[in-house]
Amino acid sequence: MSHVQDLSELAQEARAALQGLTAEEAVEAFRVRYLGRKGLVTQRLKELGALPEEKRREAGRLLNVLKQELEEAIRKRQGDFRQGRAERPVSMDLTLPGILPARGRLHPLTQTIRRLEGIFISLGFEVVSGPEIETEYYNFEALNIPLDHPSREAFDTFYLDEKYLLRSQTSTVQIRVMESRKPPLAIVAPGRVFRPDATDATHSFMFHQVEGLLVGERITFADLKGTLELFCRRLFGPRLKFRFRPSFFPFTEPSAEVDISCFSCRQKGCRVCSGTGWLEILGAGMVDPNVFEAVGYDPEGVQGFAFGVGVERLAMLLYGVEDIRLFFENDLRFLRQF
Ligand code: 2NL
Repeated sequence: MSHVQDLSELAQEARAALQGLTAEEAVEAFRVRYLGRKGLVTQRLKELGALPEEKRREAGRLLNVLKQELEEAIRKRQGDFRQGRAERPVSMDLTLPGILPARGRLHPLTQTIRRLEGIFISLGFEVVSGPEIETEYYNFEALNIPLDHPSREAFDTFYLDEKYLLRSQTSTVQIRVMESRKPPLAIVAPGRVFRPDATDATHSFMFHQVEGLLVGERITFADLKGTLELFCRRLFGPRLKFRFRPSFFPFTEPSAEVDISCFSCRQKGCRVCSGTGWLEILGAGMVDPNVFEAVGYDPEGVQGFAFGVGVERLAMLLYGVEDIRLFFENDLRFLRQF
């Protein structure tokens, strides 16, 4: 094969390859293949010196013409891509429906917390938060929980070391707020709490609580009752029945637990209410004077009520979820339903 013929084949091949350049990276690959330091054209130019005089002249002319042609084409192509108007072979069906961007949503527990917050905000409460790692003082002492109380045992509290523990209720936040402000105040503290319970369908070592606290002058049990009744009706509907049962908490006196009539069976007795017709949903009471004492409030001058709800339990009732573990497994088949 003569050198000239060889060159015209190279030119043909290069021109054909030029047609197939549909992506910017392909243009660069093309440049390297033909004009790069070891490119096909570059190589030939280097070999010119070895040719006899008259062949060298002709080959040199052809090569330089080809080189200029390719350089020009590359520049044009690069310009096309940069301005986004390259002629790409288009194969798309414009009648196809569009691809919807995946849309996220809030976790059902977050939705539940937001709903609770919304109700209390509408009543004038303020949402507050605080640390999950706490000291015995905030988790127990300030809350009038005695040193020998069973909840202080290592099997009921996650101790991190001598000094710190994971809070087992969000009352810790309310103590901190009371320490830093004067009454009156009305706050709700949503957040994670931790208890080393064995996991089953209704227990988790980490769950969420919303605790509320209202402190002021001449606050009575009637205020507590009215507030919680309104809360329950907003959450579960206007027709439910509602009862207060006497109970005990170290931080409140008197204390009560709040039940609502089972909405699942209308009190005929079912699995949801374990046949009792009632659902236990809140713990509450009047703040114990010892708690006020601990934060430097005058127990003779102010009164207050407080309450606590388990968020998982509420969400399970509201959404009909039968296993608490579903909230923590991050299984999209579950989460997408909310
Ligand atoms: C329950 C019971 C309750 C409180 C929480 C509280 C906080 C302060 C002072 C007094 Cl700072 N009380 N919190 C009171 C009564 C009950 O929670 O069963 N929670 C799931």
